[in-house]
Amino acid sequence: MRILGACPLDCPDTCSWIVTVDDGKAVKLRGNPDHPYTRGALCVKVNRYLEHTQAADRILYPMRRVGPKGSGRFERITWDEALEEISARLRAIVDEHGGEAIWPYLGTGTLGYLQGCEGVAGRRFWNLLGASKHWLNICSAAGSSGLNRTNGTAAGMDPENFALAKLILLWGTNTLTSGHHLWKFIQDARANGAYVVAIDPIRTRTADQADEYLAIRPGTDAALALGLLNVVLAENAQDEEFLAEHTEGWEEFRQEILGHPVEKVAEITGIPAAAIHSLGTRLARTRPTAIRATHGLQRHAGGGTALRTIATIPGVTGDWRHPGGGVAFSTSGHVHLSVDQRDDLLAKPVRTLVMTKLASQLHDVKCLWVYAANPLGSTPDANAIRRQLAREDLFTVVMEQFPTDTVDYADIVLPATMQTEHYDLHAGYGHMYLLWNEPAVEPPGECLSTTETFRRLAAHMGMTEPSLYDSDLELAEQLLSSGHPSLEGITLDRLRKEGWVRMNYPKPFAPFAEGFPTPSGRLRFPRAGQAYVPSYTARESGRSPYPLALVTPASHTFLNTIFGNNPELRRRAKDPVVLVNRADAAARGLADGQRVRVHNDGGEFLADVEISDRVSAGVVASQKGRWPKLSPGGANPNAVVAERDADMGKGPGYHDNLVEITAV
Ligand SMILES: Nc1nc2c(c(=O)[nH]1)N[C@H]1C(S)=C(S)[C@@H](COP(=O)(O)OP(=O)(O)OC[C@H]3O[C@@H](n4cnc5c(=O)[nH]c(N)nc54)[C@H](O)[C@@H]3O)O[C@H]1N2
Ligand SMILES: Nc1nc2c(c(=O)[nH]1)N[C@H]1C(S)=C(S)[C@@H](COP(=O)(O)OP(=O)(O)OC[C@H]3O[C@@H](n4cnc5c(=O)[nH]c(N)nc54)[C@H](O)[C@@H]3O)O[C@H]1N2
Ligand code: SF4
Ligand SMILES: [Mo]
Repeated sequence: MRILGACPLDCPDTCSWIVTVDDGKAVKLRGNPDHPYTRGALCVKVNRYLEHTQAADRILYPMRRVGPKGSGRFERITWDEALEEISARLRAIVDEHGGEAIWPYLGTGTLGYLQGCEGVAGRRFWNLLGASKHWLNICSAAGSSGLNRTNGTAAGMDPENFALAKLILLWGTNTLTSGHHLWKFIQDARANGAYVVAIDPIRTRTADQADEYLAIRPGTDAALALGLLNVVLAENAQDEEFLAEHTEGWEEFRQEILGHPVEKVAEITGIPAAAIHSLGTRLARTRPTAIRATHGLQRHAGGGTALRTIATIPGVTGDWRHPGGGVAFSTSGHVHLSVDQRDDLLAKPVRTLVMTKLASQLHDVKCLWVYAANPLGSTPDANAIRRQLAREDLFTVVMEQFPTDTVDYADIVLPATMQTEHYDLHAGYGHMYLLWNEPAVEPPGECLSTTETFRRLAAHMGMTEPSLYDSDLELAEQLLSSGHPSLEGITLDRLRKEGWVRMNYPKPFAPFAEGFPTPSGRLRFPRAGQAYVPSYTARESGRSPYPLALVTPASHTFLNTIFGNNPELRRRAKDPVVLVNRADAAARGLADGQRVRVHNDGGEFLADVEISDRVSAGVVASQKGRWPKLSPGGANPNAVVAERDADMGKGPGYHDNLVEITAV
């Protein structure tokens, strides 16, 4: 039997997959060859997903803590015992401290609209208790806000239309690692003569495959955008008609561009003036130009501004006229499912707690409810979080599949289903399709889905609100019922039968050829002084005892911290390394392969030096995704990532921290 499903992980590609089930057991999982974006391939990580669902360390039963917090010692209990203890604790906390003392901490473990963070998982239940709201800002908040300011939405190009581009900028994005399905469309473009440029402080595997690579100083992308536009103006290649019809604030922004000549931008970005000039000339002369700018460049103090300013480029060149032109950050804004948080169930307005501020906002919280998240592995300022999680007055519940570092601090652990075991509805953030995930097998042990866990808890607490008991299929019907034209004709029946359906957008698609979803219908250029915000590392360099700028991007073998415990993927990932330029290694007397402490005031993690010309002097890099407890020294890079906000959306600064490196 073949069951159609979808990859639930936080990856733009949201692949369509096919599970082969034999005698009630899932025996094979592969990419769906019929899906136009998946094109039959999954990835190095998810090729092991089935093996992962059957792993020996899978959490299968509810558990109660028996050792000290952090020890990871638990005893098995029944679901009834778990629900009874949880109900009693939640009621007592609400009575004594009010509902806002509860923090439902929902992460990106699954992007499902039923089981995960894209939907309303548990929110009806939390609203009835009056729990604090949770702002999932951990990933794309800065960039999304920046794009919104310019375009009125964070949505842009259909990534499939990269095949139509003649110039492609891969800007702060590691396509071959973090969403490789775009590459086939880039290859199609190349077959028609497209030129590909990667802009990244690290010469990544993607940069290796590009025609040209620009090593940019971290956090200076907005300045580069202004420099490129400076050349476009010098070439007189601005699209005057598009500017007049579809933009506002051009004259002021034009002055800003003129204030950023190539030499000045070279100084800010560290990119040679000749390279900026040559790319600017190429940009001026090549229509359409497609820009893939994703998350890397917005994990900085000026990350919102970076996207805001990059988004002006196709407004100046008129690239939005063409389906193969524009900026592709995320397609989420094209998704119009009906996600209703049911705030009418709240007795009074409640505060919002910020996902990346766990370390500083947990102090007056009495119940932390973690689901589909692994804050000890993924959230900034890990050492401060660890101190908070050790508090005896904090009641921590973790719904999990695997015994993460965060689980080790739980009072109660609830076993969660994986994607082959539950229903879900998905939309990609890197393509234009909706996907349905049909369960292929029965959950192992006593695992329950997110939706079912909250239904049972509500029943145990005697809650009477009928909508708490909507079934998964009813919830899916509700999500599809927004009435938006992009969903017309897309029914649950059809999705269940076909597995995936393209939303109703033209193919090819030029989303802003006729205007923008702003109040005036026009693209909004930044005002004077709003187009570039320096990074924290730039502001502090020379004044801080920590001289090296650390970048901590996606790992090829892990998906955030998911798969961090998979033996084969860990074997492939080898020991953690920190890339160090030859000059910085020499200045510290460090040898290739030497174990070092990467440290600052927040803490330290251990890694082996890889002396490399993949990073420039002053920049070091080490990847995210390892489990702290499975790493040397018990820490990953988030020990040195400070809890600081980007300029917009309170986005985190994962790639904007200063460190020193010292031999162990
Ligand atoms: N294999 C794998 N795939 C993943 C993930 C994973 O962990 N592993 N994570 C998933 C998730 S949650 C997300 S959000 C995406 C993230 O994937 P991406 O959007 O690709 O983001 P990052 O990996 O953070 O960074 C991408 C690149 O930006 C570069 N960069 C850092 N700072 C700057 C800068 O200031 N300017 C420029 N121009 N470049 C900069 C980094 O060096 C890196 O090579 O990937 C998803 N896909
Ligand atoms: N240093 C550094 N840190 C980063 C980043 C970076 O670039 N650098 N990137 C950040 C980004 S982009 C993101 S999105 C965050 C991700 O941070 P988180 O949202 O915390 O995601 P993960 O660390 O992958 O943890 C997700 C957990 O959810 C569990 N899970 C998966 N599916 C389900 C399910 O269906 N139900 C339940 N109950 N649990 C499930 C998994 O087992 C896993 O332990 O990390 C951020 N952390
Ligand atoms: S992680 Fe991304 S590339 Fe890999 S299977 Fe999932 S959606 Fe596809
Ligand atoms: Mo993310």
